[in-house]
Amino acid sequence: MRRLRRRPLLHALAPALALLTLAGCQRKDSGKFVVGFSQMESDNPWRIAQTKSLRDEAAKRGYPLVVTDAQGQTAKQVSDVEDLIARRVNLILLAPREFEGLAPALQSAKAAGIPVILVDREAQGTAGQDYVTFLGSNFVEQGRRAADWLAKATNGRAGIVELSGTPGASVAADRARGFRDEIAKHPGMQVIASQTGNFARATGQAVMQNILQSKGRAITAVYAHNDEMALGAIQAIKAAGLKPGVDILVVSIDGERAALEAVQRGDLGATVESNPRFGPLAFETVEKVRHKQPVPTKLLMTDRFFDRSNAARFVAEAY
Ligand code: GZL
Repeated sequence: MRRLRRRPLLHALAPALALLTLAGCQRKDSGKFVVGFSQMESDNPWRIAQTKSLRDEAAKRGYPLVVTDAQGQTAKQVSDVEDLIARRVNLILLAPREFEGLAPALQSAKAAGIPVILVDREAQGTAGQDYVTFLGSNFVEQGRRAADWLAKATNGRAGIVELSGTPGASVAADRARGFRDEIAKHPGMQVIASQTGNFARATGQAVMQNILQSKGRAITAVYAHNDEMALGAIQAIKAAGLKPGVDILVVSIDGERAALEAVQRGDLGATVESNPRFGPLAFETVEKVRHKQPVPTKLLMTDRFFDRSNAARFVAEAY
């Protein structure tokens, strides 16, 4: 009988290979803490930067991350969360497109016993009961800072067009409130038109074009709730034969790269940062929730301020 040729190396490695496989199985079966992230849309640099930051941090810490994209539809985002619940993820990070619209998703997750961390916007519910905590910026303060810059730049006299964010989003309501609270200190500053541009560049441009036709030279300033709409408004101002930064001052929020470049050109006056890089803070918080450690009901991001004095210094690191 032909002697079976022994494979000394394979036989020597067999126990180690078995252990690795078993460990792999055990780790997969017992240890993996799967995180779901319900993103509302992915059509602007801010959203893309936010998702990238969460993916990078998940990978760095070895967490499987299941990402859903609601493509700008609140109803789809609710069903996306239901899908994550059906997949029995261990925790859900939720960037709720609308404050009231995402309340049903919070209730479903609560019923399923899956903790939710709100990132970047708020949803109707009670922190510590319907969701663990909110991670985001102080949007009221962002609006106030934008108004403060505009008041100084116009010596407290301006006919202002406001391009507001998504209707029903907590961030839009807060940015509107903070701006108005601050300009109320300056009787010469009035919002002469306000309309949503839904945080989108093309919509911001179209809305600004229409308002220019109706309000004309009464407009001396634009306050946009985000850079994308501000960049659209700048296009409309130029198309009307006017000079942004001279005929009409523009101020916005976010701090994306294209905005810092517009600041350097003089088209955009200033942008208040709304930091989208949630990854580190989000996963520090995930770890605490996972290990049942106490978590505050609100954790604020740090936001900088960009104008002609510092845009060049930060443009390279911007998203
Ligand atoms: C802010 C975030 C806003 C950004 C916009 O946390 O909700 O949504 O300012 C984005 O650019 O669309």
